Parts: sequence; structure tokens; C-alpha cells
Amino acid sequence: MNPINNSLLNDLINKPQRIAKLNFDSITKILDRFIDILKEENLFLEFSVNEQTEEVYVIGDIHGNLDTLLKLIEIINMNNPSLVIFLGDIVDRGPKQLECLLIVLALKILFPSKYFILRGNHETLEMNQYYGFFQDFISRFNDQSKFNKILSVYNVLSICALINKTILCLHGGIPQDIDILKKLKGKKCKDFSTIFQSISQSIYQIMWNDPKSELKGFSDSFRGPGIKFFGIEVFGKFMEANSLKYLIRAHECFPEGYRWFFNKKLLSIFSSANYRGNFSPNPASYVIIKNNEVIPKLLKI
Ligand SMILES: [Mn+2]
Repeated sequence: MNPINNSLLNDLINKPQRIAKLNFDSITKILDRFIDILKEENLFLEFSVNEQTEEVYVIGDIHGNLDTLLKLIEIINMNNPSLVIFLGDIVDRGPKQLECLLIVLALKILFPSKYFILRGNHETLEMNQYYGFFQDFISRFNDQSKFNKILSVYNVLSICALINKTILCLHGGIPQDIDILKKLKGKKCKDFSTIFQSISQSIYQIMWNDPKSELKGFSDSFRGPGIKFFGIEVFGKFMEANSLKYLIRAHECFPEGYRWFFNKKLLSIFSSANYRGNFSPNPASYVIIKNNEVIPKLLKI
């Protein structure tokens, strides 16, 4: 099987309507290329950027919203940041899930040192079976076993990213284990399954936990067993113990587009506009990191 060529990938980004016509073999080639690149990357990504001259863009949940994703890519291409970090939840719920996933994977294949994708709580079989991506995929390719290739993609995604040692990016929130970053440090994406066995609870909490303003410690979340809300005191302790200045996370949709927590040390973003439909509108948001500061942005459509 010939590897996928870059001009085809560019074509898919520029003309996403072609994605619906791809056969499973072509999709497999894209997924395999992506997995090959990701294998050698770290579960805990650490970046140093020049704080004055370089910008980092951070993107929240996409959830199949192709219109928002294409608009974001347009802005990225215009401003040319050094790094773009997706915080996960690319699929489920929205109308163009496969399109969004393949476009994000294609960007990574084309520009591997610029684009990075973290794992969200929807990058799992259980969530995809419940919220639509699994059914969407099976209705296209008529074979449940073909979805295993998608799961292999999920299992090589990174868990969190650190910019200039001070700004941590992840999908949900801090876990109860204050030493989790030390445990993830230096670990390769290809070893995820082994690592997951020993720290599954913490990885699960990184993808699922939520901040709560009026809270001090951890409390049980409505989202499910083992999942927590975290308050200002445990957040402060985690940040101090790991010498962090800011946390950027996604996972929750707010009508105002983004929301600050905990004395503006935690920023929550969401990058799918009008996620609950036009009767409950929300603008999409994203983040620009410059001068080691976190600048929330709203997407104007
Ligand atoms: Mn989520």
C-alpha cells in the first residue's frame, strides 16, 4: 500500500467535502501515517518558545463543527503561530465529525512540529458509541472492526502539554495526584497502554475533571464515578507544587465563549460555536499565548 501523499492531504483540508468520498483504505493510510508520527512523541509534551517573538494557539472542543474548525485554520494560516495545540474532543455530537478528525490529523502529518493534539474524554470507544461518532463511522464503512483503527489513533494521543515550564494545557482538569506530571514526564505515546494501567485514574481525571468556583477541595462530579470537581485550594496547591502560572483547559461550553476561574489562573475555552444549537448560542473561543501570558479570544463568525 502506497503511503498517502501530501498533496492529497492538502486537498482534503481545502475541500473537506471530498472526505465523505474517501474509501476505508485511503482513511487507513492517513490514520497509519499519523500513528507513525505520534509513536515517538511524548505523552507529556514540553515546549520552549521565544516569549516575545513566538505565539502559541490553543484550541478547545471541536465536536464535529467543521465551520468553526475551518475558520480557526484560516486565522492560524493568517497569523502563523509557532505551535497549535488542540485540547481534544474533535469528534461526537456535531454534523461533520470524520471531516474534523481527518483535517486535524492531516494538519499534524503535514506540519508535525507545529500541530499537537491532546486526548479528550470523547477520544474513547464508549463515548463514541453513546454520542454518535461510532454509528456515523459504521454507517459509512459497514464493519465494526474497522473502528479499531480509530481507537489506535486515540491510544497514541498526548495527555497534556507545557509551554515554557509555566503554562499547562489539558482537556479537563487537574487530577487528585499532585505528582502526575513527574510520572508522565519522558513517557512515549507508544507506551500509553502500559502506562495507563498504573495511572489510569489520574489520566481519566485529566480528561474529565471540572473546576468549580465556590469549592475549595475536590468533590464528586455528576459526570461519573471517579470524576471530580476541583476547587481553588487544591488547584493552588497543584499549581505551586508544579511551578505553574496558568492552566488552559476545555471540556465545558459557556454561553459567553470562555470563562476564567481561580483569580484568572485557569482559563476554560470551547471551540465549537453554537454547540447546543441556535436557541442557546455560544461563540467559539481559543487562546493565544504570547509573552508567557494567556489571551482568550472569541471567534467572530
Ligand atoms: Mn470533553
